Amino acid sequence: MAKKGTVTSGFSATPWTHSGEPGTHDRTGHEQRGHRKPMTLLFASSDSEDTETWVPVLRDTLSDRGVRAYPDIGPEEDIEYALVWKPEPGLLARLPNLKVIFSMGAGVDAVLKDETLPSHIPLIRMVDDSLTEGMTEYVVLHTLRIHRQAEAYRQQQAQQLWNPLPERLGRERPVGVMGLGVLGSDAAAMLSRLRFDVAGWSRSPKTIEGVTCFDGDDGFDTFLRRTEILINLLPLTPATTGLINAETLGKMPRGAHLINVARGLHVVDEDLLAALDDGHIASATLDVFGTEPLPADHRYWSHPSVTMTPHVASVTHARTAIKTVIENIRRLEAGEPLQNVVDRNRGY
Ligand code: NDP
Ligand code: OXD
Repeated sequence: MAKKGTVTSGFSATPWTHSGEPGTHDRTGHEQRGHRKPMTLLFASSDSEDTETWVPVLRDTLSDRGVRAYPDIGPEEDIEYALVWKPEPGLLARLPNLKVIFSMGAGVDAVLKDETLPSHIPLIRMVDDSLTEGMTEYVVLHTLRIHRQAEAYRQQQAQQLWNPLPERLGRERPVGVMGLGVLGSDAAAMLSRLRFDVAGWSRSPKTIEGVTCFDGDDGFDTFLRRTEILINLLPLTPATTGLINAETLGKMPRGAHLINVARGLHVVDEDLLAALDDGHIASATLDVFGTEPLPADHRYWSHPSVTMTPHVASVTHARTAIKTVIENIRRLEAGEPLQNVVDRNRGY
């Protein structure tokens, strides 16, 4: 852990020193009693590894604040900020002085699914260069793996087969990115720089250099029909749940590939498995699943056309991602507009 008062993220905590006397922390980072309470941030993740990684960084960076780690939340009325990942339903509604909810992830579906979530409190999603860069790496890795037939060569090696396969140029490979937000637009632009024939699809019209952009229901069919490698980077909302199904997969050319890095519930699993069995979809690269961890008896585990990773396409790095938390706390306290606020009506 960095020395108290120094900041691993490179950001100073001093600009938002509380007007009252800040609280102090003992060596475990717990607030000491007898001081006026600092503005307190609650870190609440369902994953204990997140707590181990994030809480020391938060306590270093927000050294003039109280930082509490779920489930040890202390007096609920102290908590003004909450940084969460898949929080326990009902938790946020119990905090009477909560001002802002920060999502550790770019996707906020797990936060929004809590029916008790207070509707008047701004929800901020994670936008961070580390998340964007990690996602683009993953998308490029798997697009190239598919494009350059890495799996076929691996199988040939296992059979000691020396058999060059016909190769195509990237510019001859139509790739489609669903969702042209922070992550999708970066991945699409990078694939275009690698000279793939890239299209993208979003709700509202977009202009991205080197990317043919489609939007709305009208653009969806044309987008699907041209796409040989489909990359899903949509948020999970009522409008996008189950969008990758027999009908949409059926519109893609035979032998097309799917890379799903958004949410498992975008996919109707039975429809995808049927399309893989039939060969209409040649392969699926899946990082996200309707139930995580994926149940042991799920067919994806052993399907020869499925490549799986355990929801690691991109990971939020505490040391960089904390910037967005700090900047938004500064903005709130300075009376400035917040950044990356989720539109509750759209669901992302
Ligand atoms: P953004 O909110 O920045 O972008 C979402 C994009 O999806 C926008 O272009 C939006 O269109 C488009 N969109 C939303 N609804 C529709 C719709 N009904 N029809 C067509 N387009 C739609 O999100 P991010 O890029 O930051 O993140 C995308 C998702 O990636 C997250 O929600 C999360 O689920 C997933 N993710 C997965 C990770 C992993 O490790 N597997 C890591 C991080 C994120 P418009 O621009 O017009 O609003
Ligand atoms: C996210 C994720 O939404 O990691 O950030 O899935």
